[in-house]
Amino acid sequence: MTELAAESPLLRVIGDDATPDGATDLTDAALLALHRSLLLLRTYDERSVVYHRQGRIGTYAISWGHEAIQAGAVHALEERDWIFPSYRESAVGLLRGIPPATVLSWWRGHPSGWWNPAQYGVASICVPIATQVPHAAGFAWGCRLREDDRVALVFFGDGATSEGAFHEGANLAAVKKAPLVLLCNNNQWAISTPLAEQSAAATLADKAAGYGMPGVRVDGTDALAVHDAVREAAAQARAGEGPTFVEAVTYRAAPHATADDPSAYVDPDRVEEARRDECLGRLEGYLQRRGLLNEKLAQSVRAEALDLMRQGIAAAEAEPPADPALLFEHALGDPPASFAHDLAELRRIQGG
Ligand SMILES: Cc1ncc(C[n+]2csc(CCOP(=O)(O)OP(=O)(O)O)c2C)c(N)n1
Ligand SMILES: [Mg+2]
Repeated sequence: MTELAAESPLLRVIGDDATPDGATDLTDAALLALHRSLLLLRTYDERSVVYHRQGRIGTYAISWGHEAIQAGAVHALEERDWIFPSYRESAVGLLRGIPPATVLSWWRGHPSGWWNPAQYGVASICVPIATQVPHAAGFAWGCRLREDDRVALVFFGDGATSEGAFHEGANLAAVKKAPLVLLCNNNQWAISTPLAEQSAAATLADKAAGYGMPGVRVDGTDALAVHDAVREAAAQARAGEGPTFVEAVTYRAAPHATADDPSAYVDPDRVEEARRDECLGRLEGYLQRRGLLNEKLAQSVRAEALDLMRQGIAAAEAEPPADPALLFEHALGDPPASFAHDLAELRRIQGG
């Protein structure tokens, strides 16, 4: 019988005032590489908010505090495995070598903001909620049919679990024993909709039982715990045992996006608590206790990340403006006459 996740405790490795640190089998080098990735994602996020305020990128979905989920998961996969992000994981491709300029161009709505998923094993960012789940399930099923031992990992939020696309993807993956890791970032908000209005289930991971797959719950601010949970889920998937639902529990400590004002609906004390317990500080505390990280090293990793972002925004801004014809060229095989008029109008605006 599948054990309900509500009956099992949240997985944790990094300790706090009340609990000692748990064990990890990651080498010192692997721990420092994980820290570098968290810091890169944090720097990307903080700079992106600034670039938005300066009018250099469009509306931006903030990922502050979610870096442990993103980096912990990517580090637990093999290079050949594929990642399916939502807008919340826009930067995850940086950990696979996608240049910051490409992702910043995506937020600028520029065609140079797209990449070939096959080059990086990172699918296109999905904005329609949960649509990436069936994409990932299909990809994973395809791998199984071709006896290719790659695994797919799909990121999605708590709100996404209410969508039909989530149900269809999760169900198909379980029935077909597709090698898929379903990684839910339960940040307890879907814009202004709280978790209690999203689902009446005791935990989101309990939904896994209904699909006949294991569900595990992990502390989403603990990069090592996320890493371990995803590595285990990926190993099972690769061994032909099918998908796992991993619920990473956290709390959204920032606005949904730059266009959102959460002061209208969020308890500021709860946000303050989440900001105090955020994931980068927790990992840095752990590494310091192990004698692996000091302020000088952290500073140099941060400076390197800042430099990458500076170069990234400069390269994104150096791109020539996109040709508006791109909007029309591949839209319809038999374009209506109005397209020519609309294109001429766009060219007139761009020229002026
Ligand atoms: C199909 C669809 N419906 C509605 C929206 C509008 N929308 C954008 S973000 C969002 C909340 C999603 O919440 P969650 O899945 O918890 O992800 P989070 O934003 O917290 O990462 C909604 C409803 C959308 N993008 N797509
Ligand atoms: Mg959410």
